[in-house]
Amino acid sequence: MDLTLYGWHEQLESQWIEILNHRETIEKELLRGRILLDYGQRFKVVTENGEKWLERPTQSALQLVVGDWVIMTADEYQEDEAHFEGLMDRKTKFSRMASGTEIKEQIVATNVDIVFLVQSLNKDFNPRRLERYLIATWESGATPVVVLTKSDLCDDFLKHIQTVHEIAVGVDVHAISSLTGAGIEAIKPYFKKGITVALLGSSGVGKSTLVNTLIGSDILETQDIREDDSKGRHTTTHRELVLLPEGGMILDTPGMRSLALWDAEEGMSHHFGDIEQLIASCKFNNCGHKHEPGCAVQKALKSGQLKHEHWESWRKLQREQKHLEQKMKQKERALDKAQSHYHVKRENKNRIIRHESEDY
Ligand SMILES: Nc1nc2c(ncn2[C@@H]2O[C@H](COP(=O)(O)OP(=O)(O)O)[C@@H](O)[C@H]2O)c(=O)[nH]1
Ligand SMILES: [Mg+2]
Ligand SMILES: [Zn+2]
Repeated sequence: MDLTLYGWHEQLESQWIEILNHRETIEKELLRGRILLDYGQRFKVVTENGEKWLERPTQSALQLVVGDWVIMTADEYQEDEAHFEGLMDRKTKFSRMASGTEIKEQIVATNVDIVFLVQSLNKDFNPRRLERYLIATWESGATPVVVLTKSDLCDDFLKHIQTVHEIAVGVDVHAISSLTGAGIEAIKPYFKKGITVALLGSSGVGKSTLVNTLIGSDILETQDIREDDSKGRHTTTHRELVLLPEGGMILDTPGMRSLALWDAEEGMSHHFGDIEQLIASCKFNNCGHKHEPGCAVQKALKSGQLKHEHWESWRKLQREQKHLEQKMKQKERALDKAQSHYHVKRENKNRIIRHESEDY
């Protein structure tokens, strides 16, 4: 299998050579590959020698996900099995806050170049949700593209496109229909050899249908494990990276209705750069942006240069980020306390990062 089709690139090549040069033993052959499918306990990985099965590693701090490039050793007895040795550097990483009560990161996909933020034009369209996805995408390092589906079910989609342009300044926006084929040609140029496009959005917006449309056959229906939900609708149950016949890869994901942001400082700055600039030019450093004299924010709101929704959205998300920061600090303190109590050496954040990228 030619791995460059799957996005193998120069930095990975130099890292790989580095690994080969510094390994302690040459007894076992090392394999490199990209995770295509997550089956829970096992992953399907593409390598130069075909597809292999990989057991999910047991180290709890390591979250392997579809899109990751991994180093493995071949199983001595079973040709199609491989064992985890290490994780290669991630070019991009899309995260969100894991659902549940515990404050923790959930990695959704890695090494994605372009994220299609998918909403359907008939009933799913939600500008505020779109904004969260945008921020998370900027934070991930990938480029967002807004894809509005089911244009055949919406008479006034130009209005929605206009709304998106106002929120996502400078971001490409497309309205498509997998049913009529409208707009499909316009999104094909994003798919190029070695480029990974991920589809993110709520369940039922037409992500899997779009993959099938792009491939020209119902590949996901035959390869995918599908289950009926209560509405009798077929939904994707796991993430899958599919190679397109004309080049490029597409990552289909199960639906995410809500997106709670994980630490997204850079993504926030990218999306709210205009507001950060205004704040920097307020007369007082500690300006509350309410009634203070010389407040650049209030001035911009009055003149209409700054939209109220944009400002409100910044305030809300900023509060959330602050809240998350506090919770993380609390968690860290609690961890410190528990660990000093049991005299356990604290495994700090650096240790985990080192583990993810260098422990082959
Ligand atoms: N009218 C219309 N229906 C669509 C379109 N794309 C998908 N659908 C339908 O929407 C439903 C959900 O599609 P699916 O691809 O499973 O959504 P996913 O959960 O995002 O993967 C299915 O019944 C599709 O037939 C479209 O462009 N127009
Ligand atoms: Mg699906
Ligand atoms: Zn101010």
